[in-house]
Amino acid sequence: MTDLFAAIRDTQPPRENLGEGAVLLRDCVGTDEQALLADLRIIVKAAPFRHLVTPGGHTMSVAMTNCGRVGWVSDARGYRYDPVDPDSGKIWPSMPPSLRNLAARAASEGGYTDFAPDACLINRYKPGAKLSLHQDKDELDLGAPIVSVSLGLPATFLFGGLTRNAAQKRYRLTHGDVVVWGGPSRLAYHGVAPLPEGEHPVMGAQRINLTFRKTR
Ligand code: MD6
Ligand code: FE
Repeated sequence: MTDLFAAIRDTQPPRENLGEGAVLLRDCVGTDEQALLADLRIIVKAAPFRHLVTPGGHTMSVAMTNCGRVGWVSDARGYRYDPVDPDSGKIWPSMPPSLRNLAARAASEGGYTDFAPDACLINRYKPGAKLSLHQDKDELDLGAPIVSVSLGLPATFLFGGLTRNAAQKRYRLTHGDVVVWGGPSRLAYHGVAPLPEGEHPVMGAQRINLTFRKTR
């Protein structure tokens, strides 16, 4: 299985432009992986994954948690960045250097220097989970990019345009891939197709996605 994933990865170009200001960096996590996974386990213990409810009353199939100064939450009142985890009443776990430094390095490889995220949304997809087409527009600083790290099972990422009905391109995101996007693409519609069944040699039957944001 490991060899199959490696074989697929080796046929990919190291970087691919998704749109103006948006680039896909293949296998960008590299040797940061062990420290990253160890720190993720600590975060998830302190702030477990949960299925948020949208303002429309729909329970999301993706389970979420956060680290950093603020975390992204959704409930009947709407979407917002909140310093407090509503499940525990405590502040979110801080963003460890392993995560922060990976985000800054990827941003810089993507052409954005001095990226200083204050929030990291952590998404967990089990087979069947999906993320409907959306824009990320709850951040006050739309000048900063978002850095998105994929771990575990491969997923199909849908990348559209600035309107909901613009044509979408599909990209296969695999373990260790990073997408950096900002500039003219910052408000592009995007989503994730339902995750196929599978077993990843490191992560098991799931995909984890980290999105680093500068919210203010
Ligand atoms: C995901 N990602 O890949 C979901 N948003 O699981 C996102 O929604 C996303 O990858 C903004 C910027 C990059 C992303
Ligand atoms: Fe998003």
